[in-house]
Amino acid sequence: MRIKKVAAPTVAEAMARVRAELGPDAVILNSSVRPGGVEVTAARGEVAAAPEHRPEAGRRAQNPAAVGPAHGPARPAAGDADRSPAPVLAVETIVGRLVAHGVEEVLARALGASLADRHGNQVSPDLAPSALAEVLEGEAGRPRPVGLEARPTVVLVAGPSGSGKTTLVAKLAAQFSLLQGASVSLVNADSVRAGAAAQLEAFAGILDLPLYHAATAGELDAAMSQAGAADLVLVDSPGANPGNLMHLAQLRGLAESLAPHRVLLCLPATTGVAEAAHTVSRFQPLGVTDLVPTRVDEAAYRGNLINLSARVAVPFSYWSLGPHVPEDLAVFSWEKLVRWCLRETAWPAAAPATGAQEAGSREVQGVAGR
Ligand SMILES: Nc1nc2c(ncn2[C@@H]2O[C@H](COP(=O)(O)OP(=O)(O)O)[C@@H](O)[C@H]2O)c(=O)[nH]1
Ligand SMILES: [Mg+2]
Repeated sequence: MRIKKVAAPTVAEAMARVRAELGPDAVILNSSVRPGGVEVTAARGEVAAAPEHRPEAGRRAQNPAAVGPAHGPARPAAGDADRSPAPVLAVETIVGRLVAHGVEEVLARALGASLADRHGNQVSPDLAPSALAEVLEGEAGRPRPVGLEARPTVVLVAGPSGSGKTTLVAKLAAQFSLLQGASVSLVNADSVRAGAAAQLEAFAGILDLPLYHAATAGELDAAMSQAGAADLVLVDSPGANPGNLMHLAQLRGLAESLAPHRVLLCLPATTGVAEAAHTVSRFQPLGVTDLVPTRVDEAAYRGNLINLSARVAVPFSYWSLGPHVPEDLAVFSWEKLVRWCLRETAWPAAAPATGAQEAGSREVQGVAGR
């Protein structure tokens, strides 16, 4: 297999060079949008299946006590299996770690009780994250990435100002067009923020995607009739203050005109749970279908997402783990969140960037589902 990394000012140029060097059957392995251009990694020949991603396995190899009891038995060496008991985590320890990572105590205890009901009071560290994720997924539902079941599939991205809406639009656009080969159109309905049009224009230029601007209802109709030829239409919206009824009413008008298939609400993961739940309730009349926690890389107490999920009836679909387009967007994963929350070392000693980069970069190819 030959692998080639190509940097170019636009996707079209990068793809032309990839095809020239690797032939028409080149497979895109990864892509990143950077100021001034795009970087595409492509391969020719059979691509070996990626090894199963098990972050804990690697981490434990460096630090055998990373998920085991603080002074518990070491993992048995080969041949010692009869003498040393397998490492276990007491449910009480699990509850303590969840609380240390920001999960409300009453919720952590309820999760601990569900875990104990299913697996007893001592759980293997290997089993604990998936077992807890199963409980959470049972309550909140399985994350559902955007699919292309209709043509065009229309996705409206909404949220408070600065919550990462335009970045999410760019990430989804790049992932669908580059990795899935879908045709994507962008609509900018943010005529409020200075520079909003230029920001999306820059992404559209690099990705070689059509962009339509719509400041009024008439312009929106015209934009949609042109954009509607694509598989996917991503609509960026102005930031709305959850306390401003005028902002919310305007956004609702936009949502009613578009009748989108999905409405993704961006919310920084650093927002306190009361504020976040309030924001969700204020945006709900728009027909929000999914929450997208953003700035997860900046959040110290990520267990807060578990608190939020318990308070709102809207499922998480993606999470944004950094500003980079498109690799810092992944389908939301309860198991990854729980793995983070079960780390023995609490913030700030456990470097958040590593976790975020790991989750973001490794999931990029599986992020969008049809
Ligand atoms: N660290 C971090 N920065 C982000 C993330 N998402 C967006 N940003 C940055 O946050 C700023 C505001 O993002 P933008 O998409 O313009 O927000 P909007 O006002 O909601 O459209 C920009 O500088 C983005 O690069 C994220 O997940 N993590
Ligand atoms: Mg914006």
